[in-house]
Amino acid sequence: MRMAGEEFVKALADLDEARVLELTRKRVDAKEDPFTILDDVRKATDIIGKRFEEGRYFVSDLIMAGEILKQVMDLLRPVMGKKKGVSKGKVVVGTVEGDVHDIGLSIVTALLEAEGFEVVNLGVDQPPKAFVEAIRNHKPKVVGLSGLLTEAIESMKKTIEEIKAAGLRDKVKVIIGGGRTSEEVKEYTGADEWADDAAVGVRKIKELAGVA
Ligand code: B12
Repeated sequence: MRMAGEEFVKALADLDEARVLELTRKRVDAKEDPFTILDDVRKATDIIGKRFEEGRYFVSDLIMAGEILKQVMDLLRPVMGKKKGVSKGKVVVGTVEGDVHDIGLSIVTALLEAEGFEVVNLGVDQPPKAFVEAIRNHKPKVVGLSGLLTEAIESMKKTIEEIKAAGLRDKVKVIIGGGRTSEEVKEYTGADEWADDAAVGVRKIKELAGVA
């Protein structure tokens, strides 16, 4: 089974679309844990990011990676399941202003729905006021701000400041997520929690929502 994993990481890092999709289908059919596949997605995107930083990959390659990742997610989402029964509560998520990365957020959304949360996903490049309005309209227990760019940190800070200015900060817990988040960034932005991994993020959201 690990062989399939290594081959998958290599094919995704090399942007070999046909092979990646073939291997994903095989792994899904073999009932492999989607989290293991997600771990491999992470390994491959780290390699893609490194190649981009080294000038071996270009923006066109990042776009290609995005296209492939979306299709991988379309294959994984149905096997992540959905819990029936009582809702665990509402969560509003979105990618902050200036950032259009949304593949990680779609994973988080799917996992939260699988856990029984009602998720309102605002989409990408969302200004602070979009989060403020969504909190007013949907009254979520938790708000999740996603961002992968270094610049996203400022947008997260601004968003949390506007939530505070609107008098809503004590009504919701805020978690920030994405590759640039850390304990330090959490403190800087004024968030309650952070996660650079979907599984950890979902666990923390359950704790914040009081349903862990
Ligand atoms: C695919 C990709 C793109 C695609 C995105 C397509 C899409 N629809 O999302 C496109 C082509 C649009 C793109 C554009 C750009 N990108 Co880009 N991109 C990537 C790449 C290769 C993969 C990202 C990805 O989808 N990963 C897979 C998912 C599953 O992982 P994830 O996003 O990290 O999400 C996980 C966790 O972070 C967490 N999580 C994420 N959000 C949240 C939210 C919550 C609430 C929680 C709890 C958890 C959580 O859970 C997820 C699952 O485990 C990364 C490389 C990398 N190492 O991240 C670069 C990367 C993020 N991009 C980068 C750059 C520089 C850019 C561009 C500026 C390039 C350019 N010159 O135009 C533009 C910026 C556009 C913009 N304004 O946002 C840099 C950012 C560097 C930085 N420090 O700022 C990276 C790191 C590459 C690099 N190493 O240089 N990119």
